[in-house]
Amino acid sequence: IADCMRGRLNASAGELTLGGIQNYAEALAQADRIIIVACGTSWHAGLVAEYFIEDMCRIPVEVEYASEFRYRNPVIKEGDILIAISQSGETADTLAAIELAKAKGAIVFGIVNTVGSSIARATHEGAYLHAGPEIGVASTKAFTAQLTVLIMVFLKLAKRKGTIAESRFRELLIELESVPQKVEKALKSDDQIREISELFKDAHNFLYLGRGYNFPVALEGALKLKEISYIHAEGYPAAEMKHGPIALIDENMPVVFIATRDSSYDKIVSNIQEVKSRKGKVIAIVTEGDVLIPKMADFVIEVPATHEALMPLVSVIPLQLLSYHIALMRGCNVDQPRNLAKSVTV
Ligand code: F1P
Repeated sequence: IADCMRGRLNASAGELTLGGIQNYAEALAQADRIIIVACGTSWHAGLVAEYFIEDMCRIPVEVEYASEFRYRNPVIKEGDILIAISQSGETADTLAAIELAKAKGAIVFGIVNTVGSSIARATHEGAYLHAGPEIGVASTKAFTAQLTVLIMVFLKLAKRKGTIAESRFRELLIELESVPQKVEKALKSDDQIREISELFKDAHNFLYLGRGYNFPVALEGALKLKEISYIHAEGYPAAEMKHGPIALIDENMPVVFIATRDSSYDKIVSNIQEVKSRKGKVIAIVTEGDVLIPKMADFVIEVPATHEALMPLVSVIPLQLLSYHIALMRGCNVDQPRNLAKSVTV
């Protein structure tokens, strides 16, 4: 995160620079909608971006799997803004979605890690992550870096459009600058998460639930577990639980709640109660100092407090560690999971 921010963010001076995207700042400010395309983990970063852009910039956003977008017949107008997110910069579906959008006159930005990659070359402009190479196949730090860059881009846009107050802009910038230390702190739960992993390593299914900004984090937590430990896991908006997944809950179902203190806190507390009353095993990611949820959940993992719009940067860390430890305990190769390729080029 610190590398992503270097040279781009100076919170005390209220400065934020965006590299090449700056050249299209006016087009972005005038956009009446934004389309985001990506695959896998990058798609989850896109979902967080949707919440952030609509919240801060009041521009409607659509987030699509590139693998669907490229094959259906989407409505794309001349001058539409399409943002492609990719760690590798080589994902074939994302590249095809970019070509489709360009052919219809869209302006295409790339949020890409790999300098000089096919996606970076195919887009009109973009911002590199500068996150360094991902060693493992499953994206982890790329997710964090994608969110950081997207937040910086759209915070700047919100200021330009006047959709957030100067004081809120400053508050978010200063908070953003403190996120690297908060991530460091979240990583300190490693030993505790290893102990929890020991108890759940033989589970056959996991459910991940979150609301608001933490909903895409629930999806990402479930994907990480599937990818590297081969345990079936589903991510859901916690409010959707009653529309189906609640039927799955019994004493054998671990349910991971991303339940940090935010505007939907009271609602997620009720969701935890619903799971506990059905004997589900609750592992809750909570904000440091929370006193209510520890009385209800079977296990709690604390993360430092931050603004709810920035929380995915912090709340995803314990979920990545949980997947990592469970995978190691099951004898899985966390860097080279079976059937997965780093760059999905077909
Ligand atoms: C997308 C992705 C990753 C996933 C795995 C396969 O790649 O689905 O999110 O972890 O590596 O590819 P990318 O377009 O972000 O490189």
